[in-house]
Amino acid sequence: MSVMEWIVIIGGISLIAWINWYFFLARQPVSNAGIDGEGVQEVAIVVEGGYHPAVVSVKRDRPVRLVFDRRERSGCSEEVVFPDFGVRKFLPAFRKTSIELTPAQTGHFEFTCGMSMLHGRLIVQD
Ligand SMILES: [Cu+2]
Repeated sequence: MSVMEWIVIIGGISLIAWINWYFFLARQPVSNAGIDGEGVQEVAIVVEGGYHPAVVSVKRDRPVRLVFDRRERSGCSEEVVFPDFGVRKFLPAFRKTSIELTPAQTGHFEFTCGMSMLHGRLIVQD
């Protein structure tokens, strides 16, 4: 193979490695919920091209308040869905919208936009 072909192959492999790192590791900081005066676990999630943070860790059997702060008009993010909790909520642009739920089971629960393009995860622990 020519030097040029090697460069293309090595460049391609590096790019794939970087994409994997970026999407699966770097973009998934876990945020632990803070607890307010009433014992509600509250987390603020910025909605802008995705969910930030996308992974939220909470405790089981305690009320959770997720405050979605939507900072864009993109139609993609106008709804958020928690299929395991039967929740589907409209998020007005440039507003904060709270979703309250009390997880009764431990596990990982996905949440998505209405079209299932944006993804986040609620981790419920004991
Ligand atoms: Cu979408």
